[in-house]
Amino acid sequence: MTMKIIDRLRKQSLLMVALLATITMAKAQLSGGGEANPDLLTNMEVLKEFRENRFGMFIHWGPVALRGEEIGWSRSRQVPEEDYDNLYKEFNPILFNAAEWVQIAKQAGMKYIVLTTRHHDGFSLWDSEYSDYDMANTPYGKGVVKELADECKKQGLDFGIYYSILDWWHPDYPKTRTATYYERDSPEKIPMADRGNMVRYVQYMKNQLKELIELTDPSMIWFDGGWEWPWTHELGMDLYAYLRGLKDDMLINNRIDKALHGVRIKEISNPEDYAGDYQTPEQRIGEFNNDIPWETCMTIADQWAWKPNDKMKSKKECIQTLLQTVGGDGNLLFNVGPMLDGRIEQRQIDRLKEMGDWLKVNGEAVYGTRGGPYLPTDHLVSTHKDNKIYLHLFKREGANLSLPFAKGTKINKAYFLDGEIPVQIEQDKESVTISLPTGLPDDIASVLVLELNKPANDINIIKRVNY
Ligand code: JFZ
Repeated sequence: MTMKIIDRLRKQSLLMVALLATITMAKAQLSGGGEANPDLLTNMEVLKEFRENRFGMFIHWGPVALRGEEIGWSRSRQVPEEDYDNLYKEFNPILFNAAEWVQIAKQAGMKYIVLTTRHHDGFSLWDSEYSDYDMANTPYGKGVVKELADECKKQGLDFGIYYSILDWWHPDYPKTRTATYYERDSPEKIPMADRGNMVRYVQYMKNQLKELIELTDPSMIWFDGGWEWPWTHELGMDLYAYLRGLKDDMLINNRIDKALHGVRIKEISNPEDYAGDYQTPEQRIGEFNNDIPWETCMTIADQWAWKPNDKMKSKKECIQTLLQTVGGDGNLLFNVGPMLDGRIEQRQIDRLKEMGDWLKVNGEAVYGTRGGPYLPTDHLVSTHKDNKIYLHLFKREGANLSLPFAKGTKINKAYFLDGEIPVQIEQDKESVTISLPTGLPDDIASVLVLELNKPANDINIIKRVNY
């Protein structure tokens, strides 16, 4: 075969690789701005860091902590409207300490924090120029949002702002939910006087969001509450473009648009038409998806806001929920509700530290990894990075663990991450059998590392889950 032909073949294969790369890049280049902003794509640098972070703290907090009821939803239900809307006059969290909150997140192994700056009850947790229903008008007399954002920067965590699109308190937002009405889901059911003024309300949101971006320089904005009729697909895409115009290196979640709350990602036929950079399954672990970025949000207890003696998840449930999520190639945003005095409950701090202790030993198998190649099951999840596959074993199903394995890929070494304890393996053409010790090193999750003779992400996701 003449040098000329070899040379041509080499050029062709390089071309193929380049072509493949651009296709995958294009495929991974997420819509971001939706069908109204086809050229406004997700900022992939910020997305890369977001995905590498994998684990964050969600904080739901406000004057409602004085009643221990649910933030937003308890208004004009468990807490009469009049009472709820005046709680801020008693709200004085003198023990609020931003450095402590960030330290608690760090020792839990969390890499970012998202705070409810304004929830469905319309109260602003900072000193807002555009609202008097804010922290400046509480006995505490000052905001807490900038304080927390600055502390995150100081301690190396990313900061995100949660902002509710709906506002059941604001005079310009249609009265969709009152003591007598429950989510009046269409305008004609609302007397003209209660229909608010959405044009003015949207401007109010834009003013506050510009204020928050300048105040906190956030890595992400976590919208919510776009499911009611006053909010539209068009308004969602317009707001996305406005915000990326203010700050480009930022992510915005899917709930800025008529995000299909509670709808499973695969049920959305054309996600690229909707504005948003990542999906947000709620109170459940999202399905495996290594194409569309996603982040599960979940409470460490039952309620989002603080509730005395609320039922807290066990150490095992907390750690395995995190691993099931990263094994599905998603992020976990784990929620705490601080108390009315500004402190986070000690039992929640202790539980989070237990997660951090596990991550101190096994963090290599979580941070910067991607989910797969094995789909999550109730006793095994997998992640991978560089030339390593990490098998997270929740329980020992027998003396040997047999797994289908990619042809032509050799496992050079196998060992438990904790203490690098070697394990016996037998590999044949299409499978590997791993001899498991009688007792796994960790009864919640033991990480077994398979070191390969090539990058792990060359291995296709193994659909079959009967292992
Ligand atoms: C929303 C908020 O209502 C809740 O207070 C909390 O902030 C959470 C993170 O997000 O909760 C939802 C959102 C959507 C649905 C249910 C609860 N939904 O579509 O079924």
